Amino acid sequence: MRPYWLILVALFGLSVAQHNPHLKHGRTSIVHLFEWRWADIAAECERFLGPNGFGGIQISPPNEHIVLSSPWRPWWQRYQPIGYNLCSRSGTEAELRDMITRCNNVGVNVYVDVVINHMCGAGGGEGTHSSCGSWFSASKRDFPSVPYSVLDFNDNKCKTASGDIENYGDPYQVRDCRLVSLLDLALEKDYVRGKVADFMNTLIDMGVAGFRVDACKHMWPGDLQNAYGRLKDLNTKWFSGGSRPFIFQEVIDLGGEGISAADYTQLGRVTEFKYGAKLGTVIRKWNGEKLSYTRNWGEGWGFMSNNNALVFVDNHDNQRGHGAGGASIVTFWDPRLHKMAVGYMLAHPYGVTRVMSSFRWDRHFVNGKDQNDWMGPPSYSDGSTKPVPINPDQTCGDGWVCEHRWRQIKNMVIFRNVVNGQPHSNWWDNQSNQVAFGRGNRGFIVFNNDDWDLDVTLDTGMPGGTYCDVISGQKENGRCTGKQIQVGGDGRAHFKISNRDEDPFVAIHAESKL
Ligand code: QV4
Ligand code: CA
Repeated sequence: MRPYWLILVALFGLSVAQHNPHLKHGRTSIVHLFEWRWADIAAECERFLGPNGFGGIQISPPNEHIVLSSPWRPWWQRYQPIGYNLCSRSGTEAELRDMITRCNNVGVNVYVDVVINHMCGAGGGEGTHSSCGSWFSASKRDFPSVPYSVLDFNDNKCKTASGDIENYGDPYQVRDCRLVSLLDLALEKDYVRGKVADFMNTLIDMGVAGFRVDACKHMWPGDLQNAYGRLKDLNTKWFSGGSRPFIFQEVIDLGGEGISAADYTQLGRVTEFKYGAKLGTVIRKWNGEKLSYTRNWGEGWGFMSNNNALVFVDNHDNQRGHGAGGASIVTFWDPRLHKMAVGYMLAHPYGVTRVMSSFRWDRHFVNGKDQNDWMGPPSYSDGSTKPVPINPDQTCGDGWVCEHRWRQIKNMVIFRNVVNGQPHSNWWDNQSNQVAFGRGNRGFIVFNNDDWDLDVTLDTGMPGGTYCDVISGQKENGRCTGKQIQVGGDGRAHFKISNRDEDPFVAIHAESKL
């Protein structure tokens, strides 16, 4: 028999293994390149993400999906799988493989968005209107390319009249019935678990570092544990032997439902949706919230434990009113607030951070609801996705927003790498919306979200010298293109931030020293 302590080590190893994103070279952040083509991602890894210290990317679902004409090619068609062939709106299997290789070669990990709770909607029809052209029939529950048949769905297990989830308070409905009519897979079946694991293992062999698992609230933790248990270790061409795939699970838990994020944290990380909802409320100064109240940001605000959290200011759903809790979310549509929120997130030690990279669409509100929240990425008239052109000033064209390329956000991704492992320190606030904090002796950030100027001398904890503010500019060839901050031998520095500055915050770090 195995000694007791060995079993403990094995159990502990299992429970923490899938929480590790395996980021390389001291990198700390992931960017979601929502709906980007594989060819553009490969180029972006080499020309921008690798050189600027981004640790990884989340990609849109790479598997075969339904192709819809009404509405015309919505972004959400990719959340309706037809099979596990790897041709999608983002490109072919060969392009996917090439992208994963090229990103890995510059130290940028790839995390795949996997949709394993369901296939297409019940009203998805019959035919070959799928991204690889495979025939399927939604009404017959027939997906020959996997293959799945009527036996592989939960139609008999679900007890609601409509067959859809009708009450989120009932965990059985939420797991066994259809999410907005999406045909619900019977993940309790060995056969289905095997097909899902084969799909994910194919991606692991290709070199991905892990998965964003879609709609986890709608799957039983035991079924997920079984499927994850079938996954291979990561490809040793790029990862050390015995590395388990990073798993981060989409569970929207804003409190008050029968199912909570905690039901999933032992299996991997979980998306902390309270983070962006609360940060948005604070930055917008809604409900009497103040930045000074974020002194105990993190677990102190009722978020899950740091080691379990994947955090973000906005995601592809809540930036356009899908999912839950969207009202307070700050997106690229409010660029000044968005930069501040993302800056705060990247400066703060809590969680594994994910930056959103979006495309623009024609918002059209009727009674507060965006009629065009379905609109897909910038596309040609035949529905194929446009490439991402890079302008001379390094921004993106053709409707691609590329928040990750905004100087303030890119520089805060670097800030987070520079201060990695340092504690939250030297907090200061004015009991309103002016706050500052450091990360040991490696970095310091000051925010002014009040309607008046900030003018104060603070203990930064940094070594004396002249530093370049990486928000108003950056260090280039040893010179500073933005504000300069003088830190005295005692670590104290004077900060002046007008509430009318383009960006009312200042950040300095060890590598921005002149
Ligand atoms: C509609 C009706 C149904 C009706 C059906 C009839 O709503 O009641 O029965 O038509 O055919 C699309 C449409 C939706 C449609 C459905 C099926 O928007 O109106 O049903 O297709 O045809 C994305 C979009 C959804 C989209 C889905 C599939 O957000 O609008 O549905 O893709 O294309 C919950 C979950 C959480 C989820 C979040 C959005 O707990 O898991 O809602 N988030 C993830 C993804 C999200 C994705 C899914 C899950 C589903 O982040 O992008 O939904 O894979 O909070
Ligand atoms: Ca389900």
